[in-house]
Amino acid sequence: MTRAAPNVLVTGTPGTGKTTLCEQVSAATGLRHVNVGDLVKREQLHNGWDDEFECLVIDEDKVCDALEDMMGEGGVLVDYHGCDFFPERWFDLVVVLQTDNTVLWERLEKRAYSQKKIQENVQCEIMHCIVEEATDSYREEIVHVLQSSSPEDMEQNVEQLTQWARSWRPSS
Ligand code: DAT
Repeated sequence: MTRAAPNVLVTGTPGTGKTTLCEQVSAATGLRHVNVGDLVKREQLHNGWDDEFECLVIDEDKVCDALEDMMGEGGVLVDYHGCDFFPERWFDLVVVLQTDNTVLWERLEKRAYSQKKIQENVQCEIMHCIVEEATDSYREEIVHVLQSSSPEDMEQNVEQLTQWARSWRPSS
């Protein structure tokens, strides 16, 4: 079935600006923003807390089931820091945000993250873990890596994604 509007996955290490970007693109285009982390908490789509990684253990199958109908209709911006468990067929575009390591560290320090969790996330960013996960999971031509270190980057990314969404056609 063809979608009437595009589905976009916005991924990247926590703190790279996914939610900020999705909120602004959603406001500009009318695409529906789904913050997967919030959805998992709200609908209890997890198997409890992981003490080692200090995060909820999400139930990937339940998350995919919860999103399936919406994704079939199209017009969704999915916001999540992982990307290898969604069906590949869902997305027309995959955006991976990347942030300068020092800037990312400062952003994560403002969250209630432990030093260990900050270190792990910044290490993940240094190793390009999410870029690799995205290129392993989706066709190369739909994966776009965008810098998200400065407010100017954010402005440019909002503009670029908004233009892309507006010019998308079902046959494209
Ligand atoms: P994420 O959803 O990836 O965890 P976020 O959108 O919550 O990230 O952003 C984390 C913080 O960093 C938030 O205070 C906004 C800020 N931020 C994000 N991207 C930025 C950018 N490109 N320039 C300046 N600040 C940015």
